[in-house]
Amino acid sequence: MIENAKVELVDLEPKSTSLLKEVLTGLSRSQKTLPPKLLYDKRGSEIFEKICLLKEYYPTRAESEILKTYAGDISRMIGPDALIIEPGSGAGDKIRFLLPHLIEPKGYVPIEISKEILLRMTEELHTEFPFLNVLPVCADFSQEIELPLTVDRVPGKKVIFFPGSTIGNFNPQEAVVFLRKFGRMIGEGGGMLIGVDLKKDPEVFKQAYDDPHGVTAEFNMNLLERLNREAEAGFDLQNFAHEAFYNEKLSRVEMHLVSRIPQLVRVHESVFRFKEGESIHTESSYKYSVEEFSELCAKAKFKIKKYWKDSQNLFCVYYFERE
Ligand code: AVJ
Repeated sequence: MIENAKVELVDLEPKSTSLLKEVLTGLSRSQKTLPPKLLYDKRGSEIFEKICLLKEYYPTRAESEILKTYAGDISRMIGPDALIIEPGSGAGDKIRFLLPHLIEPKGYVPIEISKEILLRMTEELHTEFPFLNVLPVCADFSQEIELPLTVDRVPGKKVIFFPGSTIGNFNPQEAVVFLRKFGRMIGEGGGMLIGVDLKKDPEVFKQAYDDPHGVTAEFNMNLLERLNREAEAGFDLQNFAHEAFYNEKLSRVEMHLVSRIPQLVRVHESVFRFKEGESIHTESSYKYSVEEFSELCAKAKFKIKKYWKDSQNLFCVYYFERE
C-alpha cells in the first residue's frame, strides 16, 4: 500500500532539531517548560485520538458539527476553483466533511510530518474522491512553510484549512507571526478556514483538560516516558502528577507536570532540581472570543468574512480572506 507508485509525494525531509537540546533549554528556565509538539510522538498521537473521543473533550465534536452542518455555506464562501491546503492534516478526518461540497476544487494539499499517515490518507482520498487532485507534502509545517513549486504553480485561489484550534497552542504574539506565514503562503486574495476554541465557563475547560478517565493525564505523562527513552532521562513517573487549569488572566488552559516531592532528575549529562510542587509547563491552549480572534487576524492582514458556531456555542469556525 505504502509503496504505491501512483502517489507522487513531495518530501521535504523535516529537519530534526535536536530533541535533547530543546529539552535541556526548556528545563533550564525558571518556569520549566517543554515544547507542546513533543507530546505528539506515536503513542502521544494515539492518546490524543482517545482524548478526541471523550465526551468531556468537546472541541472535536463541536467543530465536526459545524463543518457537517454548514459545509454548503462554507463551500460557497470559499468559492469555486480553490486549492485547499491543510497544514498538519493527520488522518484527514475533518476535510472529509467539506470535500463533497466544495465547488470544483483545484486540489487538496495535505501537509503532514508522518509519511506513513500521509500516504495512507492520500490513498483513501483517491478511493473516496477519485476526481480530486491530491498533492501530498511531507513536511513539518511548524518549520517548513514554503510550498513546493509543483503546488505553488497550481492556478486558483489558495485556501488554508487549519482546524482543531491548533492555533491556540501559540501565544497571541506567536500566533500573529504564524498567521502572517500563512498569509504569504496563500498570497493576496487567498483564504483561511480556521477552527478556534471559544471562551467559556472554566469548569468546562477543567473537565475537558483534566478528564475523570485520566486520558489527558496519560497524554501529558507520556511526555516523560518519551524523554526517558529518547533523551536519556530518568524521570520516575510516580513522582509527577498531571495538572490542568484555566489561567483566567492569560485566557489559556495550561497543562503542567507537577513534582510530587523534592527531587533531582537526570537528563543525559545534566541534572535538574525540582522542589515539591514545582512544575514543568507542557502546553497552553489559548481561548478567544470572536472579536478577539478577528482582531488578532487583522494584525496578520486577514479580514473576517463569516463565522459559524456549534449549537452549544462552544467552538467557532472562521473564514478569512487576505487583504
Ligand atoms: C491539539 C492543541 C488543539 O489544546 O485542546 C487536548 C491539545 N491538550 N487536551 C487542545 C490538547 C490536552 C489540543 N490541541
